[in-house]
Amino acid sequence: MSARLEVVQGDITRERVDAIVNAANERLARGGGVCGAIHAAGGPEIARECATIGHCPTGSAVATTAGDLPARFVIHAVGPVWRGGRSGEADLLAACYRRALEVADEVGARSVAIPAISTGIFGYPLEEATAIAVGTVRRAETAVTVVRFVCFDDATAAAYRRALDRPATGGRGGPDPGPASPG
Ligand code: AR6
Repeated sequence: MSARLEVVQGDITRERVDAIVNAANERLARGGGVCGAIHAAGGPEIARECATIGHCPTGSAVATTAGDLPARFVIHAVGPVWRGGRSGEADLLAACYRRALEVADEVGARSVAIPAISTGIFGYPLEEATAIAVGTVRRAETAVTVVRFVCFDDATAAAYRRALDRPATGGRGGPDPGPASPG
């Protein structure tokens, strides 16, 4: 089954969903951006669990408590740093969305809120990133019923709406699922 997709503008830390996704880094360290906001609002329990887990490779995701947040879980998903587009960024970003939904399934989350991973401090171009996010989530086989793309600013919300307006198959929408081809 595939999830219903929504776009909203606002602060992801306020979302009343089963799980919110964090745009994390490989060390699972408290950073800036949405990650800083999640740690600030959720309290120290999140950082404690992150420290116990210790590491998450780019393109993957891990779950922790959501601490004081209304959500039950934070899924820390590590998107790629943008290095110009020829370093496997598209495959890694798609993998990170796929893995975030797999982790949601593992913890039994049915509603999930996701920020625009990699498009802030990590510098991923917005139009490409939102196309990959929507294309990957649309194709995911998951028990999650609602995926809400939570956008901090107008430009991000507009990019998601354009991505959602494009047809579900063919054309843009990110790389095909499955193993990445070498080179
Ligand atoms: N709610 C929703 N979206 C937000 C919020 C919020 N409260 N705050 C920011 N955004 P970024 P990245 C948007 O930089 O590019 C951290 O230091 C923001 O406007 O948070 O994946 C991590 O620890 C942008 O659209 O994440 C990593 O080291 C989007 O969230 C690194 O930054 C993602 O921007 C990850 O960088």
